[in-house]
Amino acid sequence: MENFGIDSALKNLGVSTNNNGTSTGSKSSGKGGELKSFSPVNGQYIGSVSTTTREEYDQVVATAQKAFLDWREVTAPARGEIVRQFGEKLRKHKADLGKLVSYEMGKSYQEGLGEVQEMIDICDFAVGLSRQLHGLTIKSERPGHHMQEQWHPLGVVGIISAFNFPVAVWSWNTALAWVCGDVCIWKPSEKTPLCAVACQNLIAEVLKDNQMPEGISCMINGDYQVGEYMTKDERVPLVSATGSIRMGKIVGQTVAARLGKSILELGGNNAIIVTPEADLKMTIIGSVFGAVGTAGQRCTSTRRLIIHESIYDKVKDALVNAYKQLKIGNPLDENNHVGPLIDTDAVKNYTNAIEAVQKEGGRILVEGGVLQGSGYESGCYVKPCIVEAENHYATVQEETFAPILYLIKYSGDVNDALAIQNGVKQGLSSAIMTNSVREAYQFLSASGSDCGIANVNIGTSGAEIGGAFGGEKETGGGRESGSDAWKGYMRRQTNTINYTDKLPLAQGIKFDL
Ligand code: UN1
Repeated sequence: MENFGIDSALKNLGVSTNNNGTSTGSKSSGKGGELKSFSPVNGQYIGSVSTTTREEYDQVVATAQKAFLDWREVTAPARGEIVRQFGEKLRKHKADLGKLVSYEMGKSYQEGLGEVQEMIDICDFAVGLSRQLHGLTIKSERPGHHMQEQWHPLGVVGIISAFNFPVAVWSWNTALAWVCGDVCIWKPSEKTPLCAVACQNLIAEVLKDNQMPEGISCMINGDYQVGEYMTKDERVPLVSATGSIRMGKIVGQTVAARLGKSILELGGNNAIIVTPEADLKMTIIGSVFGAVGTAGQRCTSTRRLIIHESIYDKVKDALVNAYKQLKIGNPLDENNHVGPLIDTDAVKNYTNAIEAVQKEGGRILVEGGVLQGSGYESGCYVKPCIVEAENHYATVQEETFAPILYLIKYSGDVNDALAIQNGVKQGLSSAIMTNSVREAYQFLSASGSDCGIANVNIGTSGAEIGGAFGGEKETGGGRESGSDAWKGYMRRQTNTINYTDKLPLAQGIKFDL
């Protein structure tokens, strides 16, 4: 099989076949064992990282805590300068890192590049932010008093990221946390550890060039137990976790048990409502990209299409036709639209879901299946599938991280479609396709979509970094990336300053001695 330059990308990023998975504070003791990474593209072994022992973890936290004492004294714009340099590094290594993301995770090379672009964008955003960590001034009820609100860094921030965005989601968290004055410990997905090693190498160079302590950016590797070291650790005031609802419930409860803070960005069950007023061409492009892009492995992937009965057959036929054009294969080959799923467990979840939904009454419109033969040796390539279904089916209510699209018919008006859309436990992303101002604004109103992301005339996936990213209900309620998500990485302090020689009390209380 063609190599597509992956060897030189690994070399340029300093990723070898045996990597230290615990950066900062220690050289790996080798006692923790090893995590092997295989490419879903061709099933080949790429390399390994050592996993982090409890002892190594404690060293990492101590190093991070020490680095925090220096880092919080660096002015915010100077911290922004470090992030700017990291963004420059990413620009330089965009092709290499994009390729590694594609090879280790399985998304198309174009999407791998897009993911690195998101990293660059959030760095730019964070640089600007470093001069805008604004507080407030507040009018006091007492004469000669001044009130203000300011923001301080929290300390050590734990970041748990998922395989599907192995580098971008870390950067959304870490770039903001850094300019806020926090230091970070990253536990990447066990399925994509080498992408993390590459990122860690790049930031380590920047920190070294600037004589900054390495502990500003730390990495640990391993299974849920290593994650648990952080979630249970009161030295880590904030844990930001991206992944499944199952994982998020455990993380959220563990962190809450010690009254720590968490930012949770969990599963979605994203729908596009297609009304009689929709532009059909835009609907098809938006839906197909949303459903099959990243092989349906985005938390914003389109899972459900809620289509008005008057246009249902037209939309269905156009979709079935569009799916016929899809090319499935090596994601590094630009001619392909759909790459592999992350691993064979994911393939099993996909086949189980298709089986289960049929038992519940689902009707297959575009048949799925696992591909075999030349080019598909990894066993991770599946056919994007379309199923006619009803919203209440247990399978439809769940997020299956695979390219399965459910078509659901609605009658009545946009409120009937909204009831179906909101009738799931998750609340991440949503969209409406319509040229009607009335329908669009009803969808965006308080009685409209209950999701953290609600789009008009674009699909559910592919959010820009400038907006706050996250969702409601079982999606976890956290917000990352743009807008004022930075506030989640800082502690708020209210100050009252008396510049008189009197001591009046608030609420008019008298207390004379
Ligand atoms: C995710 O799938 O975890 O909106 C994040 C999008 C991307 C991010 C997805 N910008 O599709």
